[in-house]
Amino acid sequence: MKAPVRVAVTGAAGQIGYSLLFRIASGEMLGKDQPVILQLLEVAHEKAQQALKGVIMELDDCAFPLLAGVVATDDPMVAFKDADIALLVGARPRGPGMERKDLLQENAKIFTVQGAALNAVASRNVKVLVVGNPANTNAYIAMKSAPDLPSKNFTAMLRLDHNRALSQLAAKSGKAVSSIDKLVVWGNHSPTMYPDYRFATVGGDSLKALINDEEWNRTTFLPTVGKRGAAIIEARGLSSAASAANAAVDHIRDWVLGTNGKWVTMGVPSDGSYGIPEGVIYGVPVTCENGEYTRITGLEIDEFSRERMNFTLAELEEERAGVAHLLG
Ligand code: NAX
Repeated sequence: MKAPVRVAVTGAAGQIGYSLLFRIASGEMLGKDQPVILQLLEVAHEKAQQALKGVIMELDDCAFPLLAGVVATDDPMVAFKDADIALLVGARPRGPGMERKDLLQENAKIFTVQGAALNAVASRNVKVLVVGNPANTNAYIAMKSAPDLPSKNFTAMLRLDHNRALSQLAAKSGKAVSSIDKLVVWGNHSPTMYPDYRFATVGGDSLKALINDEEWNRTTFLPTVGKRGAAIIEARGLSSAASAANAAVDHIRDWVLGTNGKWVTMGVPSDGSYGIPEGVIYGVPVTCENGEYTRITGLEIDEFSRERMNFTLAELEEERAGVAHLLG
């Protein structure tokens, strides 16, 4: 039996947490032979801690053979102790009358504290995925607050956007989701993201040539993927949860276990390529092998794409400037 992997999850009593924890504990994220210890963080509020207790009772009732332990806490120093993987899901939602600027500030406070705690107590190889919004900037703040950890270990979730785009493309082309490769979602996890299927293939052939409908790309595909989160809220009355948890499982599974050469999108600190300033957490195409991701380099960026990539970058730069004073 392998030694257990410590997986920290924040916001564990929330909607996404409720879809996520059971899949991690059943082995869907790290493999059916990999025991896990869940280290769950929730705010100190009594209601949240009570709800977390209930979730843990349900985890117990599943009698998952791979679940080697559960820790529940309101202290990031406990939740992140020796963590191999940290899923930062909990974040401050936008309240009534709250401006985007205020939301950024509130979350900056959370992610500076959590970044510092990861820096102090997590495994030196901890793989961090930030799901809580604004995900890219929160990941940036956590990374900047953890100077002793490798920056490449801080990532933001663009995978839900990637999966949403994949599914739209499969429906449009009549091809199986699994047959489509080389899709990219550039930029910020926000409606400004740029899903780009110019390089996509289906069974080795160009998907763009197969679809051959630029009008559909601009007037249907891009807005549908960009506004999918809002469409789910309108239909369900609640934001995406099961699909977000599924994307988090996909992101970590691929990072740890590899993609076999297949491209996936991860929000990672830029190395300066594609004209994206170094350090900005930006969605790019990667492949994963042996627990490391490698950027796909050298893709040609045409004029329309450059415009879209700069647009989403400008939003990220604005967010970054908005929290700069908190990062020293
Ligand atoms: P919920 O409000 O249901 O749950 C969030 C939980 O986090 C709550 O239980 C809350 O008490 C807890 N929390 C808040 N601050 C915390 C802190 N400092 N430490 C520990 N726990 C804390 O939200 P849910 O629907 O689960 O969504 C969670 C986050 O994911 C939100 O920020 C949401 O915007 C974001 N999303 C990101 C997506 C992405 O693709 N990157 C997609 C889905 C989702 O919208």
